Amino acid sequence: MIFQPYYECMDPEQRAELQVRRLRETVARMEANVPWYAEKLKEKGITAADIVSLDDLRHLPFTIKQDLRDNYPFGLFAVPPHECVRIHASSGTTGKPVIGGYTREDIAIWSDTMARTICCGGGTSEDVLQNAYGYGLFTGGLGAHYGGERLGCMVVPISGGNTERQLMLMQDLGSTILCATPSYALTMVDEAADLGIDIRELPLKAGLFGAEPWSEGAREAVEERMGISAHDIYGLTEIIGPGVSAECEVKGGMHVFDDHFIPEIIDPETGEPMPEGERGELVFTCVTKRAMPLLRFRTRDITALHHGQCACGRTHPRMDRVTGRTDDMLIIRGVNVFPSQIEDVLTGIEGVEPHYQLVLTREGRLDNLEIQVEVSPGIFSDEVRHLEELTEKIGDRVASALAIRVDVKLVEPKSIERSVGKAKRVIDMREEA
Ligand code: DLL
Repeated sequence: MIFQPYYECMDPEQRAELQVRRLRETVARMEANVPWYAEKLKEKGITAADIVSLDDLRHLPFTIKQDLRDNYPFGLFAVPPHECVRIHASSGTTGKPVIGGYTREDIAIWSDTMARTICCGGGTSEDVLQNAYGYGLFTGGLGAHYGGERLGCMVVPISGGNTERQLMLMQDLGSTILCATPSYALTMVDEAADLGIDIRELPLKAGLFGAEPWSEGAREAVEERMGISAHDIYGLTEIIGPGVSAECEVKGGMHVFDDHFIPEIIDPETGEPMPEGERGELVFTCVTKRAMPLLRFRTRDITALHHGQCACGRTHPRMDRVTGRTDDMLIIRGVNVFPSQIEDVLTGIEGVEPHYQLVLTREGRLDNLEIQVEVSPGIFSDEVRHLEELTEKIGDRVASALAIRVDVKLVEPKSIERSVGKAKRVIDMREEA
């Protein structure tokens, strides 16, 4: 089912007209209400009236995360803060968080785009949606909650954690859709195995997984072990939360709901637009948001965009899986590596579990990467020779996929800390060395 076929299957030319009109209105509101943007637009010598086609996007100023910090908390709001009915914030570990504000209309838009997301995953009003995204300042919990209610699902607002209880309710209520980070979904799989519960035999049919990078290998693992169809969903606090893009049953990329959020791909070095289909930094412009619309927000997420109609009927552009953020990229002896590339290699090797951590250290002036990865229970008790062979195999596969030599350490099943929300994959000990 397509939640809003009028917008989701719109003729792209007609949608472009809608986008330009909405963009012009948004820029006009910013000129009038956000002094910081008014100044930036003036510097660029562009006014709302100059915007006549989508090509004019490239004349607009960029916004970066630091701009949100500099204007903390309400400096980029386009409405008086008291017109907001909700605040969320992103999960930065240090310093001030990044705040997103929502008017009542923004919450309605977000509920729609999350209802679209759930429909992309095969959801209908008949579904029981177990929402294991964290509730609170994080956008995952309330985002999926409002989307589920908008669609008419029975929402189970369990939040993240307390895995045994999750599994009990999943069985008792007959949950059909699970919303969680992919790493937490894998945690649930493990715990279910310990408790002798076979999720494949339960009514669960789909998972809406996002908020962190994950690989095709992790998808296969979770689909296999839960007996479900696993869908990648994407979003970020600055833009609205989850509900920016989502994968339909075709799984040929995530449909970007670009009647609200216009995507671009730029070269992260030069800021210039990239040709269709090439990977670069994803940038979003909000054209319907009231409280905090951003112009050309640089997400730092690396992906590519594809245009053209999908077999599902939607005409939104599709974005590839996000392999990582420009600031997550590790540079190991001159080679650029994203943690998700290592996950890709690991999940393709038998006897290895999708639970791993990357430990970075510095020896002299050289960075060193050690992959700590759990082996499957049967294998850990195996002969030493087998474990050595496995270690070597992982090292070789990584070397041939990424052209770097790394240290590999096999660790006992369940020794890597399990995630409830976003997994922490990289332990960087370089500062302390
Ligand atoms: O993670 C919103 C969200 C909640 C998305 C639930 C999907 C599901 P933030 O905490 O602001 O918001 O983090 C946003 O997380 O810029 C990406 O780097 C990363 N991210 C989000 N979804 C995906 C995904 C939420 N599907 C940041 N694949 C983004 C890879 C993702 N990375």
